[in-house]
Amino acid sequence: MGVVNLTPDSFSDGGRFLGEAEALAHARALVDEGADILDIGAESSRPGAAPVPANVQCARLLPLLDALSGTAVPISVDTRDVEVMRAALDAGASMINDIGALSAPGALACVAAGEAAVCLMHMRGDPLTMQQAPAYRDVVSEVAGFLQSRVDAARSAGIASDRIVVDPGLGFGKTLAHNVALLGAGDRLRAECGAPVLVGASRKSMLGELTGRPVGDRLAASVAAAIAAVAHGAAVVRVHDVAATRDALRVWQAVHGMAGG
Ligand code: HH2
Repeated sequence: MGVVNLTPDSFSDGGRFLGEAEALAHARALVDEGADILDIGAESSRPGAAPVPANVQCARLLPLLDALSGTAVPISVDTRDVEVMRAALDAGASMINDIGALSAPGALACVAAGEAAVCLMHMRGDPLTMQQAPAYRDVVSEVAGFLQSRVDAARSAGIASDRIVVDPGLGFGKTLAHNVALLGAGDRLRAECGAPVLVGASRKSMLGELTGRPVGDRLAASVAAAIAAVAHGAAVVRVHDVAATRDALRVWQAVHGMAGG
């Protein structure tokens, strides 16, 4: 899954793809690099970020969705706002990626009304407050339990199981130790939630903590994190650097296949 951020303030690429032409060129480049899904977002969810009004998100998203209609890969829209979900689905989005796991009033019904897929992500609190001393008794159990309850809620609302993926939400109300534990917990999350697992570690501060490198210099760490996620059961990795991640996954998969894994 290749990331397209239509934001002025995303933590790694804020402001680079705000213009319609830049965004479209970037989206097409990610498809050429081998992205299987594009994830388009118009609201940063970095720690401390404030919500972006629905009309502003729509003004950023809808022209790109229109320009991308007919693209060979499915388009996911990253939003927790029901009004934006509805507009994105009407404009042809194939997936809603919700860092709030469809917890906003009306979100379950909005997605259930169509055929689109959904990513249900775990977050502790909200982006404004989530990194204020996050604590868990057992982070993997608690995240698995939460995701399982959201999968149950989605199914009860009428969203079929084969439309649902789950995501432990690396960096969303977690310390480095929590993030590392969750990066290696894909197999368990998949088994306990009964849904494929999506993992987004690309360029995140956990990688800065592990390597000492600034956000613009985390390519190697991001690729390693993607391989680690897939090796531990992730079905989808959400990344900014599609070409490098694809190359690394091809090599890993060849060896993994030879080894009979
Ligand atoms: N991470 C970010 C945003 N959306 N969605 C899912 N499902 N999983 C993630 O890990 C995830 C996500 C943060 O990354 P980015 O979009 O690059 O930054 P920003 O939120 O600052 O726009």
